[in-house]
Amino acid sequence: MDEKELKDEIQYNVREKLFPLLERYLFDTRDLEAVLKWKPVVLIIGNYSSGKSTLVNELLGKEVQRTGQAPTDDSFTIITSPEPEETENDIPGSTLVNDERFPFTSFKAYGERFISHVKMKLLNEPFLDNLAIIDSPGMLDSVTEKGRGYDFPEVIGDFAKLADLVVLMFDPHKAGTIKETYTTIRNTLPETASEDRIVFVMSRIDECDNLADLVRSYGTLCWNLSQMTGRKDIPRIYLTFSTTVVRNIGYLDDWIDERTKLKEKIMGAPELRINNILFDVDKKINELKMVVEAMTGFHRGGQRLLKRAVRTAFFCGLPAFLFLDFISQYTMDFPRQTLIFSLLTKTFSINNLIVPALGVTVISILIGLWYRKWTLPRYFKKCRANVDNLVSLNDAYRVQIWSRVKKNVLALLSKPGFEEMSFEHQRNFYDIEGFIKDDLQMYYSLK
Ligand SMILES: Nc1nc2c(ncn2[C@@H]2O[C@H](COP(=O)(O)OP(=O)(O)OP(=O)(O)O)[C@@H](O)[C@H]2O)c(=O)[nH]1
Ligand SMILES: [Mg+2]
Repeated sequence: MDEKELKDEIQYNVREKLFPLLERYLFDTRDLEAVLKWKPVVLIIGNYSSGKSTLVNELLGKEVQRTGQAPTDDSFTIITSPEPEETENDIPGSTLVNDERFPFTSFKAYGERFISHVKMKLLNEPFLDNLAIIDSPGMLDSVTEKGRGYDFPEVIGDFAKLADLVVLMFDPHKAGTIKETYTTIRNTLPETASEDRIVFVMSRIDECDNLADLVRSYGTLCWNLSQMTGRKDIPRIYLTFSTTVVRNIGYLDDWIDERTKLKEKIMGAPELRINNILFDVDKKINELKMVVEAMTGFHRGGQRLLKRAVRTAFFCGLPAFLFLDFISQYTMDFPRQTLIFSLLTKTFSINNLIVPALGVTVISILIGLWYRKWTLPRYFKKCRANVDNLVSLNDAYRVQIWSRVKKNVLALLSKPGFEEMSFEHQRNFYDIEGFIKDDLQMYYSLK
């Protein structure tokens, strides 16, 4: 099976088998759908003037993006190739967020200001048939920012979710001290892109006067990164400069290789695609499984209550069945013959069952009502209040997943009714396990 076939197969099965379950348990499937439906993506983010657009132009081999010393670009530009029936052109944000072919329809929610700051450039470059590069506005300090008019970190987060590689660029002058960069690394990326998808780059290193200066800048960046990520180990940081901008390379000739390696890494992003899709599917499945697990626990507790109600109905119904006709005969002179008497005298007829059956029915209805109107809502309420008890939280990984999905369980438990009391959860749980064991394992072995 080649990569395309495998991708199609994953896409089909995830949509057929997983999406109905995800929707049933109130998950938003749009981010997974966006990842499944489009081509590999490289997102380039970082400080203003750190050389993002210069790098994009180098990759494309021509001046496509505007570059400049001050904050130059305040828009997101998605660069990819046109479909066979299309020609090179620019697609404005307003069209882009309404075009179902692209995974950007959910970005509409960021509003007009964002929509006017995003566009797609279609270029006839063969390597862009299977790759999209997103150039982004430079990150600013909050003091210098006049207000972007949309939630910038959220937008970066949504693009990062789509991306197979996130290239995070710094320059020696601002080695990690920019406010928006700080927020992105600290809060946005850990939620949206796994660590191995992030590529750290310090560009423009030619602007360090000498090696000592470069080492100082590198040290500052490492220190700032460890503060931002909380990681003790230093990630690989590509130390590069643009060979198209810099003529006099002086002591830097050893570093030319870094630029080549960085470009190779970016061009190799499509190879990470299947892996990243599987990673996202895996993550979603684990979240789904935990919700279903919680609902199965809820169902089990509900079943115990239901059994108790049935037992109560039986123990109250039995005396009613046997003796209610004694009372009604004594008080209303009806029926003329009680059920027990008819059995003892072997004169039983169907009429002897009217009052006992009526008694059992009334008792059952009363207990049913009591269960529906009193026991069940109380049980829902109790479970909502102690929602953490519905699952076992015995390791940090599960605690982390639970913090993301608890809201789904609370929402499912917000409407007391029989729907959530069904055996369906147990069945769904087995279906999910089946998907993990059969489908997912097979995809991992084929990739
Ligand atoms: N000396 C030097 N200058 C560079 C290098 N890379 C880019 N530049 C210059 O730095 C300036 C900023 O580069 P851009 O590519 O526009 O940076 P950017 O990150 O896209 O900036 P914004 O879009 O404003 O966020 C431009 O004048 C580039 O010519 C480099 O490696 N060395
Ligand atoms: Mg730029």
